[in-house]
Amino acid sequence: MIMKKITTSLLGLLAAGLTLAPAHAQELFEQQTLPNPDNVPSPVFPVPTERQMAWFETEFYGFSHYGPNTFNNVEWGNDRKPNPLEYRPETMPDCEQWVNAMKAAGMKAVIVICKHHDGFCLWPTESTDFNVLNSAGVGPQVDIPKLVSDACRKNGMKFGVYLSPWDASNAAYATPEYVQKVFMKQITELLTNYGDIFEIWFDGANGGSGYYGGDALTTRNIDKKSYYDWPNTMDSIHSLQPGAVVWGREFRWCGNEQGYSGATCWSNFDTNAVTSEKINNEGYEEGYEFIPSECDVRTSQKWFWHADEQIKTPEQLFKIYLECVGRNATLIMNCAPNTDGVLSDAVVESLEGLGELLEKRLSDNFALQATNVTADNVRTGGKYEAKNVTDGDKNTYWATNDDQTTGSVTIELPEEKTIHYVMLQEYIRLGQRVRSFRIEYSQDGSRWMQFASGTTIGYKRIVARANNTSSYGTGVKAKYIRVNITDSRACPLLSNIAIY
Ligand code: FUL
Repeated sequence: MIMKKITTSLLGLLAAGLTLAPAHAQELFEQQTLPNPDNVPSPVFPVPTERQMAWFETEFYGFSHYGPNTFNNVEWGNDRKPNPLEYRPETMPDCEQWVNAMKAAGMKAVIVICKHHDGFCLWPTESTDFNVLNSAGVGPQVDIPKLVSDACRKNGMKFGVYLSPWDASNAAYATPEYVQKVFMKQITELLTNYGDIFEIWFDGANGGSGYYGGDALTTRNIDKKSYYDWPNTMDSIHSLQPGAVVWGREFRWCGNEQGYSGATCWSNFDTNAVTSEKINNEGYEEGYEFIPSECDVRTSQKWFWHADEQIKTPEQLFKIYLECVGRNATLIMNCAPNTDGVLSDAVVESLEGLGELLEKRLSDNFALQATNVTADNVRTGGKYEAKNVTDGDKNTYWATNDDQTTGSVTIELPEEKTIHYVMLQEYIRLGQRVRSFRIEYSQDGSRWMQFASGTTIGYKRIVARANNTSSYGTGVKAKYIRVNITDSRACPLLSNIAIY
């Protein structure tokens, strides 16, 4: 009875509301619909920011762990009384050699360690005495971020900084004073004095223990989420460096240090949810934030230089490239300078070898010579033709109509080629969409064989024959390549297909 009364009065109110609504309400609503003469697809959220796009396009960059640990044969240096004299370069580090070797590998930027967990600052800072000015040898003259940023600019590379939030030697660490007076000061100095920064790396490691000005190995735990006041810290960073993406906030750690991203890899993520190695590696489709993945990996077994290091071969590094850059993640590859302030010959040779493999295997794109590119569905609006995937322009794309979440593009080459890899890119400015795809090849355009199949694409996916990233193999002979999008969150948008 009561229920009926409520329902009746609700209906009454609704009717009254409808009567009271202005007669032109419908008209107003229609006027507010934006015109879309080109039939541009609606975004599928989340979508990247401009600085995330610029970061994604950097793709592959170097990391260089150098500092007191280099001279002390350790990795963290949190177990000793802080002593700046333990940093003792005898000759000026040759940072241009680092940058050139990384460039030869195909890297487009360098991120340099400015302060690792031990708390030693590799630049003359006002934030602590534990810095180069009080070091030994030529140390007081060595401003690492300056040397590396100068070398980067000279050689057309972007530059970024690593600053460990965890500071094992600062007496104020774990109190608000450390964040406000030390950490923020260090961020400000690094983002003010060394030109444009494309990325700032904040390590998630927090051993909790350290010397802390007298209390060796005392554990001081902090709540990493609230302690660093990330929302305000992010604002400060972006006001100093609008182009700098922030570690853990605008891109995520891929969940391992072995150099692979998930074969399924969404840029969609949720920084507030509980994460796991698998979620970091794969992201997840329903995540409401655009936080793509970065894979950090070493050319040796450790982050800092050690006399007994073994350097990975160019083939091993190439496989890592395929499983990171080729799986919708960026790749940051560590190359550790030694006590002479240079990358060893072994590192330089492996980096050159990698650069040669990338040049030989992934630079001659046969699709740019395509004689015909067709699709089974082309979005109306006149701008979304299939040939956009081979025009070499990242801003044009093939799209289907809104009622299609599948579709195929066929590329015909002028002649038969031996094919090892197919590279796919989604137009991710409008969101990552594709859930699954299948690639086929043919010699005559009528008999088709499977090249490989996969799940996500994202910013970039490099697909090896049968997904075999371990061996270059003999390839397949094909005059035609067909890319079938077999499932997508909304109409698929492909900006680029390359054939190698
Ligand atoms: C880790 C650190 O603990 C390592 O020393 C290194 O800096 C690596 C990049 O991140 O979490």
